[in-house]
Amino acid sequence: GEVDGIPVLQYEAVMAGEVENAGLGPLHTEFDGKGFAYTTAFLSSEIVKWEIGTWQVVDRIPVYYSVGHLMIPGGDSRQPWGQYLVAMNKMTKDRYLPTGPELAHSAQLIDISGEKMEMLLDFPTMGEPHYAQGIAAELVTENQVQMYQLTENTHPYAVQSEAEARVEREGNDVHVYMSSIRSHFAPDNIEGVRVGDKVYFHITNLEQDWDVPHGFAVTGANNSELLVMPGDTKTLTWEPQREGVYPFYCTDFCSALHQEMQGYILVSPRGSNVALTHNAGR
Ligand SMILES: [Cu+2]
Repeated sequence: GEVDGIPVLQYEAVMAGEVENAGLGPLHTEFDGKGFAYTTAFLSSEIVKWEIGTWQVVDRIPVYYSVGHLMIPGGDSRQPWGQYLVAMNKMTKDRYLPTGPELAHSAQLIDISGEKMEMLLDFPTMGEPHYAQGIAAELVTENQVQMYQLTENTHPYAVQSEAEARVEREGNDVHVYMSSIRSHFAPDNIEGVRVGDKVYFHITNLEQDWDVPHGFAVTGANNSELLVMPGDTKTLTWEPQREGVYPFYCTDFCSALHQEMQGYILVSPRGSNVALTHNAGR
């Protein structure tokens, strides 16, 4: 048939099969790659396993709550990792401590490797977990970057060591070539910036160790902060609106001396002739 020029297909003509007794309020279906499908039943609070082709229900497991989405790693792709299933349950009001208007909901880990589904774990999760996707861990672990090589950092404003840290003026632009390493910035004391200047903080994280990012924030910036990964360089632009002493600090907890990782910029009035100077650790 056709409605307003849009072709409409006959339901019977495009239906592969119908599953009898698939549970009350069927919501979402994922697949295990071994010929079976798993459908959540919101009203009858269960997951129903059925066979593709015969359309027969072969197993069902109660999940005790109103289950919405479910997740089999890769379960909506052509090659699922069909070992486990996670049921994501809504309205689990009586399950966990009431912590506010929005309650923790329940998720359940179910083993689907055998003929019968088996509940392994019930755990709290975010309120109404609306869809999730899982993938095999090696897809992440074999492709991850632990740090950027500092020697390969070709950023035009990078520094390779603290010795290269400096401050340069180009008209009203001030470029701060700053390094960060546990637990200080260099320079961490800057004088001679004036109201009307545009200051570029180019922060290079000199760390060559995994999971040691440093942050950077300065009072009055329009960006809340930078997060700079080991070996990387990022820039934050800052236009001080009035003279004064402005603190900056590391915003990522990086060591026991993290709170010491800070510095100051003295901003002089517009048009003043205070020389641009900087130092570290003095
Ligand atoms: Cu830090």
